[in-house]
Amino acid sequence: MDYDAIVIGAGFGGLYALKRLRDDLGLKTHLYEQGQGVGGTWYWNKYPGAMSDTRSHLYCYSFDKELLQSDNFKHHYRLQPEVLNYLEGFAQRYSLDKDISTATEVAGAAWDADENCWRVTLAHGREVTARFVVSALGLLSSPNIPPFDGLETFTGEIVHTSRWPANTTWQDKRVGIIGTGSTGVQVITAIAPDVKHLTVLQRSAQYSVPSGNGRMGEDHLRQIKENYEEIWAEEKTTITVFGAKESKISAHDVTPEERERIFEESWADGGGFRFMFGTFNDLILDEVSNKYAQDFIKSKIRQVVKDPAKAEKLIPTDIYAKRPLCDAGYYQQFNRENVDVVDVKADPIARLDGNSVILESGESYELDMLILATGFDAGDGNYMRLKLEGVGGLSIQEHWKEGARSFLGIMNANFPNLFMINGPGGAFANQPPSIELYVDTVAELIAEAKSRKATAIEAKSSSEAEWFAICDELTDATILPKVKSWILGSNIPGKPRSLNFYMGGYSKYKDVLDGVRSDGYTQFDFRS
Ligand code: FAD
Ligand code: NA7
Repeated sequence: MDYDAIVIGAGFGGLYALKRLRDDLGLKTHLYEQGQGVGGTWYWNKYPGAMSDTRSHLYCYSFDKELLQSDNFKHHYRLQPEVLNYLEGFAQRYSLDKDISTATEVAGAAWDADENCWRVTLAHGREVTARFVVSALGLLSSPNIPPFDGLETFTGEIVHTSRWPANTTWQDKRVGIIGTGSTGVQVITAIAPDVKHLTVLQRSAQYSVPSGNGRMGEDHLRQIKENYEEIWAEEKTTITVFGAKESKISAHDVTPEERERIFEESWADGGGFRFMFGTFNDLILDEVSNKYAQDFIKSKIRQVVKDPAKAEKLIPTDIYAKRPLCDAGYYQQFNRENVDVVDVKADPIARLDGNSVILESGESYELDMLILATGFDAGDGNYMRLKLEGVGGLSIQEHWKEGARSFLGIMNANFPNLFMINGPGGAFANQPPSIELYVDTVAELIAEAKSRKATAIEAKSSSEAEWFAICDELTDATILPKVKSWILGSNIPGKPRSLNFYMGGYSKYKDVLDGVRSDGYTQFDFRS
């Protein structure tokens, strides 16, 4: 066998998996990454304005005390170059590079039941074998490029935000952008002052609150560093670990004046997750509470955007139940004369022709550059591109034909020794600490298999079914299914409901893992 373990993907998940398996378990481990460098999300998403919206001091690995102390982030929220720098530094710190092949795409993997190993095929044709595979292919990694008629022959520049080429310029150009999710909001805010003209082709208006980002004061940074242990310990008892003190009260528990005050305070403080989870505890559970938040944000949009016609187009018609957004002055950009918003729900995009976007009404917009901020085929997107075959040649596409599922977001029945990081049904929470939980669990499971002298470990079908019944039930107790978004895979036309998350969040998910451990891993089969 070539390796004990192969890791796929060099984002937060893959890098930590390589470190844990190689350095802590002593496994001969190699990582393959299709990009030219490490960093995953933060290697690919180099569009203007790209940033994390988890608080900087929590958007990092929590396990390494020394690294926490030497990590000198400059803003409340890390900008894309800062996260990339952090992850490149992490790879160097643990000499991970020597066991990483970049620019190497994995095309597929097949389970060899005779040898109890995976035969992994690289895109250039070579086969490598390993007892274990850890697939850290990313949650938001496979770009969604809608098949607009005329896309291939568009004569202007065209770029998807997650494939932003270096040296791309937008200054003094006529730019069009499709997409007003988290990414679109960040790009629009960043480029609006410099473009000649910006046409925002908006299908669904979204709710966004101020990010409150800014330079981090020296004292604040020192205070965080001095109290890191307490901060992480406290955060790990929360649902989201996003640095938002989660509210314990319903929006129904207070007077209208007090509700307004709480929303107002959060608006001034900033942060999308803070607004959604820090104001009241039932904004995603109760439609009336949700409506209070909708109305508050709508009133802010009307206050900020001076042109009433533009403001009305920017007012969302959906409920407030997509991933919460925040921005560095998004709505303000629409007060610029060079920025227009076009409602492409009322008048959909018919085709691209030459360097123009043509709507069904025949209205056309001539552009130098078209930005696709159209998001991702989240969760299973990268898996669906793979020729991944488990026991008896079962393909992952067949296994997931009614929607992606797994046990704990980590393992599938019929795919022994294949561990996912961020698979369907993982914790709905800040990613780096959640990723640490997945990777640590994978390391534990491998160690457990070793101690039982087992060469194969697999989640039972019943474990997968029971976990997904829980995920379904928790999701359906929220109002999230009432909107189309990547959280349930409903942003992709025709995609079956795919639950990317266990809505119990981080702390409950951690409790579940503790239970799995103390029960002696009875949800898994171990075989020699
Ligand atoms: P990724 O970082 O996506 O890495 C996956 C890697 O796998 C990629 O490099 C990809 O090239 C590689 N890969 C995939 N398929 C193959 C293959 N077949 N062969 C070889 N390599 C392959 N999360 C938060 O918690 N807070 C935030 O504030 C936040 N902000 C975000 C902002 C943006 C713009 C985006 C896109 C995402 C954000 N996220 C945020 C989510 C973010 O994706 C995670 O936080 C985290 O970076 C995921 O790490 P990962 O290792 O699981 O996946
Ligand atoms: P999102 O949140 O999925 O947003 C994608 C945007 O693109 C959204 O506004 C979509 O409108 C729009 N879109 C997608 N397809 C089309 C077509 N065919 N026509 C018009 N408009 C379209 O992706 P993001 O990249 O912004 O954010 C993803 C996550 O990455 C984010 O949550 C962070 O966690 C980081 P729609 O709303 O579907 O009408």
